[in-house]
Amino acid sequence: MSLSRKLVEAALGDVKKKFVSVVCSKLPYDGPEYDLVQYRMRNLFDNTVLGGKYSRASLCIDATRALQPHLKDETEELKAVAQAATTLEIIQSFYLIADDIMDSSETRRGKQCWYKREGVGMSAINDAFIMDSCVEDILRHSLPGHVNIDRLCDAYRKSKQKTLVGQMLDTSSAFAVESFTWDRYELLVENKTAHYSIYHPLQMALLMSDVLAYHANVKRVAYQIGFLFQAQDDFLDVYGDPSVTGKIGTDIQDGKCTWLAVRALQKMEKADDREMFERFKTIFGKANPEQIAEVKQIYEKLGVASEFKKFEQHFAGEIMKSIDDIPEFISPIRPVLETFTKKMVKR
Ligand code: GPP
Ligand code: MG
Ligand code: MG
Ligand code: MG
Repeated sequence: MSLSRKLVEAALGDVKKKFVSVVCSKLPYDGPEYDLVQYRMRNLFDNTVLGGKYSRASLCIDATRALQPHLKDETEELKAVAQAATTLEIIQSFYLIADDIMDSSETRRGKQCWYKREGVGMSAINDAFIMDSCVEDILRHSLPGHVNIDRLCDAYRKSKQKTLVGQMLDTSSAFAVESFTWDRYELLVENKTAHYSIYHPLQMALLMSDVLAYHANVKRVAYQIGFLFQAQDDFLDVYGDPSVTGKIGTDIQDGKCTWLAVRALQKMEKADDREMFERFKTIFGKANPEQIAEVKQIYEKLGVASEFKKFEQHFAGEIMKSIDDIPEFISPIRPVLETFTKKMVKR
């Protein structure tokens, strides 16, 4: 297991305690509600934060250690960094709980989605808000008196705002097949995925390392990596094995603007195939299994899956080139991003 993953797993214990104590601090210690809420919050944390890949928190820790090589294992300073980085996993749970409701998903990480569990239902919406509301407390608790603590909190607020706009584009793009262009896709992916998944963890690493200068190159690379990440997620939604991805795809019936849909539409337009386009427009975004199968047949006919594999290889190469453009004085993050990208391509 990588060192960053070990650090995240160790930090999760402390972060969970802090999370539960922030929520329970609103209740009288000797009242009956205290135990009830404490139980519920531990359960929420165990079932929605634990068990993921922790790729965001690990990326943040790896980048921080690259920028501050003096941070040795088992020091309090590194533990603090790991705890702060672990807020990224709480943020991820906050988004996934809400996203699964909006996407009408069934499973997540191989289990029923949180909102689908008995006794949870729509109270999952409140659980998601609770997770969000604790992030700043955990950050401030993990890094007391850090020179950039206010900047770290502000970075989260801005990242969240951007992600929410991205999610709005994602949900309101649904069904409007005519609006599916590469420009729309790029914009929605930058907002809904790339910023919070890749840029924000790096931004946290830079702030925790007191690197304040703005780096357009870092953002550019982060958005490229995020683009590949979401494009893969879109591919796996249709072609992935649910026993590996832990989730059953919903993009076709949800009518989502995905890499596969945009590429398919682009190919239809190039071939000037009006008939196929009209049929696609009619069947895309319908929950009927026959129509879902027909969309998959159209993808098959157009060869979008093999096109994706070609794109993935090519774009990973482009990312590697952009990584070389990261300025010299923060060059230690280059190998971190290279390793992250290589691992992603293998997934
Ligand atoms: C991934 O979309 C994007 C998110 C999880 C961000 C959600 C943001 C909110 C503000 C709720 P997705 O639906 O493709 O992810 P998945 O395939 O994992 O369901
Ligand atoms: Mg989803
Ligand atoms: Mg979604
Ligand atoms: Mg998806």
